Amino acid sequence: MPLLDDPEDQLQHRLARLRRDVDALLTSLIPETGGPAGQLNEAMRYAVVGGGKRFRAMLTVAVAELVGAPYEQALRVAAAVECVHAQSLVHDDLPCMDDDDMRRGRLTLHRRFDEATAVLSGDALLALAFEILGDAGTHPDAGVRIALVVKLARAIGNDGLAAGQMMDLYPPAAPSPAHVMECEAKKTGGLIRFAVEAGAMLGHCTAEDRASLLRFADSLGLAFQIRDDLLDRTGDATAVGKKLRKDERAGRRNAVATFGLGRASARASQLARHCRDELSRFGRTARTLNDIAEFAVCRSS
Ligand code: GRG
Repeated sequence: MPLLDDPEDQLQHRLARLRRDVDALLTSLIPETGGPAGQLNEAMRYAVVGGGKRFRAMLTVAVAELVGAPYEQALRVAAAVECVHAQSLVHDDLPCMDDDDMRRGRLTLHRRFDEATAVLSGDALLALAFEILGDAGTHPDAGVRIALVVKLARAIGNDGLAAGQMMDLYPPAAPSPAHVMECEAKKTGGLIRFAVEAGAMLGHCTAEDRASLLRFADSLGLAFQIRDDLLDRTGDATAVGKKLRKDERAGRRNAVATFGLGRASARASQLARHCRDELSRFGRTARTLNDIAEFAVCRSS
């Protein structure tokens, strides 16, 4: 892949290619059929094809490139990660969770279809993610494929995404800052950590390099979620007010509610510095990852 001079252009250029490739792969894996599965497949495509920033997919591809893994393998893992991410958003939007009407600028899946379809298409996206990881096309070594499957299961289960979401939905009476940070690290950081670790598993790197990439991932996941919390507070005034009232009623707290805008923002910048520090050992080969970390804390959506 040619390196472009301007880092921002380089990242945009890579993202555009990755978006196209992820969409093409997922479209080929989710057939257009009639019958009872027709609506399921349509809903899966609605959830995962053509939307979102592809932040996690980009991470996997950038780490895979850093460790010398083939793009085609990274693309498949990236697509699996995006399936899980899409599932988590679809379920998060349900009335029993966040009860949201809009996602990615259009109706949430349960609004566009119905609740049962939203639950089932989320389930099917999760199944598809594991199918992609376990498929021989993802990596020739079955040991690597099994490790990917196990790592993903751990990242999203009762010590990962699902646990973080429970902590968020059922907070203690007065959530401590440590509780809020753990919740954010699990519900958002879990998949971001997997996206990074999976990329590293496709190629070769020393144990020290992998440990450094994982510390990078943990700081990045938290920084990304804190930026999300900041954006929740600085967007459209009506939407911000509505969300604040909803969170208050449920006793939910995020980084901004806990630390205030200024300290939350300073914490995100500090985490971005940690990211840069961890990447410094890789020199210029980590340029794309540095750009991604910068994007995580400066993004406007
Ligand atoms: C996966 C087993 C399993 C359970 C899921 C519902 C749930 C449990 C978790 C929800 C977790 C959640 C919604 C975390 C928020 C993460 C987050 C910051 C989402 C927004 O990510 P972006 O900005 O979204 O990357 P786009 O639309 O750009 O892809």
